[in-house]
Amino acid sequence: MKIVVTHPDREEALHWQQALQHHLPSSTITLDASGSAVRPDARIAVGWKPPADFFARHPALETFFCAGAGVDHLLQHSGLSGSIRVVRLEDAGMGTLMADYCLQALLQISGRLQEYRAQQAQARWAPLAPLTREALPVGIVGLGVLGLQVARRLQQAGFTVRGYTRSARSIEDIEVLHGADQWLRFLGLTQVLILLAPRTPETENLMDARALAALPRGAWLINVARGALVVDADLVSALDSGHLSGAILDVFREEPLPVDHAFWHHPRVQITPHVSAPTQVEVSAAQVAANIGRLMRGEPLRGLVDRQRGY
Ligand code: OXD
Repeated sequence: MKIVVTHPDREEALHWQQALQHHLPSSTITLDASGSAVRPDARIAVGWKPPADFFARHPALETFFCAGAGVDHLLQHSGLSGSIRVVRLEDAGMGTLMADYCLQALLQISGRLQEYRAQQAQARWAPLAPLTREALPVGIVGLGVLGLQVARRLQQAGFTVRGYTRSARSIEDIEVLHGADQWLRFLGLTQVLILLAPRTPETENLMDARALAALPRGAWLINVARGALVVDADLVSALDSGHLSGAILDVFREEPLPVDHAFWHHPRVQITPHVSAPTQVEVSAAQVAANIGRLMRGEPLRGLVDRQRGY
């Protein structure tokens, strides 16, 4: 089996190559390099953010295994033909990390650390009562593999968690609202909103001025999905007016976040550089190798993306 690995970070590409080779010893696994010769032999690609000429140089590709959970960048690639199967990672160790990130964000909010940072800047000593779990009902947009793990961890930590999904779902112990008519009601019940939905034409600009206004006064936004789900200027206005207490953002429309972006110095914004759930190469390569085995045996693939739906 001929497999090509593509990744903008050469170290990551090498790591993937070695890890895949370990699981698929009889396969030929090569590293792609932008601008290199046309390779008519690889039918499988594994990677992240392939270069613009990637698909033109690999005309025989049938399946692309994405080295991440989100496939939006891949589906937007102008070279990706409709006939190529796209497969995404499912959990592969990311759920635990995502749940850690969201729990620590919730604990910062309940512990009022943002206010203490502001006090520290003024050398001010003023104890505040912590916010109770009851005061912080959590709403998660997107209850996929990662969203559900975040929900369960927050529940274990004593938070009330509701979910919002595209279509109706029934999940034990979680109230799930769905559809356009329940959207504003869901927001109105949410004091800490966590975005965990994929980026699709439907979710782009989801959190605009109207949606932000539907959150209760003093609410928080945590975005660990994609920056494009939020209208940046509307978020800044909601924070400036005090309607929102704060935003904890791991993802941005443009990454790295441009140095002159208003988020960087906003006192109510906390930024991390897209690190909430980095791909765990060893676990992920094992998952991809198992899926390649299924592909060879003609069995259904796990994590196969519905190109129409966008995830
Ligand atoms: C992913 C990501 O989609 O890291 O996995 O953003």
